[in-house]
Amino acid sequence: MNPAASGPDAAAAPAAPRKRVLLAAPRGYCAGVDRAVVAVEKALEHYGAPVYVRKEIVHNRHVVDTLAARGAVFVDETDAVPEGARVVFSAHGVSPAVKEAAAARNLQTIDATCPLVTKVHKEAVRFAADDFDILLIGHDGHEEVEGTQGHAPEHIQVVNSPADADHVVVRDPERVMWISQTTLSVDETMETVRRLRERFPHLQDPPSDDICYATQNRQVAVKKLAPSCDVVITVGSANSSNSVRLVEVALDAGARASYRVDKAAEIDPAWLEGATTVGVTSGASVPEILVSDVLALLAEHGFGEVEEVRTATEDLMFSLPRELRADLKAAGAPTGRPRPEGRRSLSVQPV
Ligand code: 10G
Ligand code: SF4
Repeated sequence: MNPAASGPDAAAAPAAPRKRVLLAAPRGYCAGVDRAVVAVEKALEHYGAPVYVRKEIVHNRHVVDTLAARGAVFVDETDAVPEGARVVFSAHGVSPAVKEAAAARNLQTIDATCPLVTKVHKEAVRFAADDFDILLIGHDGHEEVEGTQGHAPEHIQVVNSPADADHVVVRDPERVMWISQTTLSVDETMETVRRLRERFPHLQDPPSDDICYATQNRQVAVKKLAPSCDVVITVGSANSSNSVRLVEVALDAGARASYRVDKAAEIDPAWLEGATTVGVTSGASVPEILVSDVLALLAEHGFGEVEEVRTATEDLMFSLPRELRADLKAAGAPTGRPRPEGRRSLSVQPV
């Protein structure tokens, strides 16, 4: 027996602080990402490599590297795809001009645009036909914003931030509506809308929420755990809009510190010094394997206790892109797959 453990001093020794992880749920893959990634996987299986993909299929380094290792070739524009070859359009969506350029090169296209982005495209087309000025709240240069703007370029102007709202000029303040990128901060977007409406009281809302269910759910979950956290770690790539928003939302909601990492190896042990509660979440384009790696690393630093903080359950699933489904069906190949919640990692091994 250790005498120090049984003497009077043992009773007086302070208990070690309880270290724990609060794990956000929902997190990770959304229905649109699952559909797009599976579309590239199935295209590779069915047609064989190479399968060209315009832009990153989703904004995640690990996903892109893994698919590239299997034969996907990522290009910036369709003019880099050989005449007549097959190309997949990313989940973020494309403008009609991109589809026209692909048709001009006789490319065989698989459109993996998320149906919830297509819904925003349709809103833009409809309100442009009614000659509205459309204020697209979103980030200039982001592929989704380029794709949406390209559906009605004469009618759409991009509003990047609440401050931007003060500089918008419209033709007729009575015929103005707003739409948005699907992956924005809900709170910041509502602030932009508030400022726009101060200037344009007749501003019309989109027919339904443009910020999608997955973006909203991930923000609600991180908001719930953030006030209890010394540090929140969001797994996601730097160009992933929704992942970067989670970092900001965690900080706004009361986390004492908030960081983004692509993978566990990027965690700086100094972030954990003196911390007792670490929050973990991941963006909509992030396979669960990357979160598991983060949890394993945190366990090595004493954060082995993991408590899930769930604020919603998701079971939405989209069928594969029409063109791919038709080819799979004609070949007698399966077109189904497990639900995203049960399929949070790529079916291929990490590279
Ligand atoms: O958050 P963004 O839009 O940058 O994309 P992501 O690939 O990181 O996550 C999935 C979201 C989309 C495909 C945009 S609808
Ligand atoms: Fe679709 Fe939303 Fe996922 Fe974008 S974030 S792919 S809109 S479900």
